[in-house]
Amino acid sequence: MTFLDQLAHNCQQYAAKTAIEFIGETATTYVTYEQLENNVLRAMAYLQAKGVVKGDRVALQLPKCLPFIYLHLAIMRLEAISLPLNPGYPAHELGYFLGDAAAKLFFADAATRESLAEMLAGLPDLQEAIFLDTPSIINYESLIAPFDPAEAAGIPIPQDLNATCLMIYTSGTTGRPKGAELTHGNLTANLNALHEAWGWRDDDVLLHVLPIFHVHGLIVALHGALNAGGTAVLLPKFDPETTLQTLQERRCTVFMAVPTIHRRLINVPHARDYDLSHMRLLTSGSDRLPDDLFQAFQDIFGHTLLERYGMSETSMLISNPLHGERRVGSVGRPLPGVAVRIVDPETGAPLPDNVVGEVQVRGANVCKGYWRQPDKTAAAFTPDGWLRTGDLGLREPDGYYTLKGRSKDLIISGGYNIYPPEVELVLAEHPAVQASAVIGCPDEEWGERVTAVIIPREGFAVTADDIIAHCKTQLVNYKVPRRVIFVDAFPRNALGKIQKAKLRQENCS
Ligand code: MCA
Repeated sequence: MTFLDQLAHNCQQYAAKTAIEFIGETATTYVTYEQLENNVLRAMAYLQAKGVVKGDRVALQLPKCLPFIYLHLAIMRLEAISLPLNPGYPAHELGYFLGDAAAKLFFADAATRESLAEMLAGLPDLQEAIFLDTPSIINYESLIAPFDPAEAAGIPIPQDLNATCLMIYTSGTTGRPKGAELTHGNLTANLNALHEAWGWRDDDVLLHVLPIFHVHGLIVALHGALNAGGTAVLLPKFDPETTLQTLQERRCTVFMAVPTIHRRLINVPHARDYDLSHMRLLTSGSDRLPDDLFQAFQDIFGHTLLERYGMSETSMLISNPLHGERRVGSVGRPLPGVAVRIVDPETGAPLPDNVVGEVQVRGANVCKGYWRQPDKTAAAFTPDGWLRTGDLGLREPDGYYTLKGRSKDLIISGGYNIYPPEVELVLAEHPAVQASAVIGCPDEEWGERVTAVIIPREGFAVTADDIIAHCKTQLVNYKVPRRVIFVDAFPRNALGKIQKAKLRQENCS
């Protein structure tokens, strides 16, 4: 049974039960499983009338809202490909994603209509851009009102496990971002593994505070709850006090977040006074969970965070156990059906326990490759079919894995990945920048903070604010350098390559 089969089954079995509780600014909307199914079918009929067919890419650059969820599920049920995008992408970045994916339809917030008009007009494959008045979503209701769920009720649920249903763009150390193609088989395998490992139940109530355009918020959290027949309580934006209050009032059982969010929760005044005794599972991922935070969280809330490890290309790979030791600093053991090995990054030879090497992974959860990028797909996999994660780690003799940094040049801030070359390319466009190197400086709240080290061009007067303002026009907010440092030269090795480790030592204090 695929994820979409399971969901359709849940919509019958739990028809009257709340699937999604969306806590909007002015009102809370309750969507039962039966209503969810009807809304998805209605959206399918609407998309079909727009000409969406198998394999089409449909991009969703919407804030966290119910139409996003209906459209996303409808796209996948039509055998098309859902392409969720961060609503913060400016036209510059967005144009690349839509062009590369050759998206047929694009849904966005009406507030962006003018700023995107010129870029959208230059996309040859885009058939239509549809703007929704979020958060009121009134025009979405009127768009889909003429369509009858019955029109789509006969459409079979996709059964081709190898067909792509979801594309998530990830960046890399070289070149432009690439679309990781996740299939029905990938989603199903990962949800089954997590269902078993984390003991998802139909009486689970998940509090969902994450963005829904990434694997963490979309697949692991939202799909996870719906797959189990549970209830997902959605907050459109994370706020620490509202989160604790909602966990308490709604007697939530499951919560998933990134370390930055957990850190903000422990810092809420009187955090210990909230009653979270009904909770059974609180997970942490997308970035390393610092030891002090693991301990403080336990002290304050009486719950031991379950740290797990995943990536967009694979969904979840390794997890600490539901029952048993949740080892501080470790991401736990491979999930059911996921094979993990540690190899020498240079030779590819498997390494013994306790020796640091590259983490490689294989399993039904691993994406089939990158959209229209056969060379990058080939480079990402070993000849015998293991995905090179670019993360370094070791295996302990009892099977627990510990991550030990990255072989790739990557910054993680608040759970978002930032590839320095992307920021460096934007900096290079500024006339006053002769050369730049972007690094991540350690930061208690964010994990790392994006820092730009710049050699200014002679004769140009430039300030940090100028550089930041320039980046804001080209990059989504979390990639914008928080700090800009001007230097005369970079430390370089004998081959002339910038020594980023040394640059961090010199500039991160
Ligand atoms: C917001 N800002 C950030 C970040 N988030 N800057 C750097 N890094 C960030 N992560 C900017 C804001 O735009 C704002 O900029 C300023 O920082 C302060 O914003 P604030 O209101 O404090 O931030 P926020 O809106 O509360 O967001 C913080 C957050 C958010 C809730 C921690 O970043 C978040 O939801 N992170 C989760 C990311 C996630 O889901 N990652 C999963 C991908 P300005 O002052 O200029 O306006 S990884 C994944 O999916 C894999 C598979 C996995 O394993 O999970």
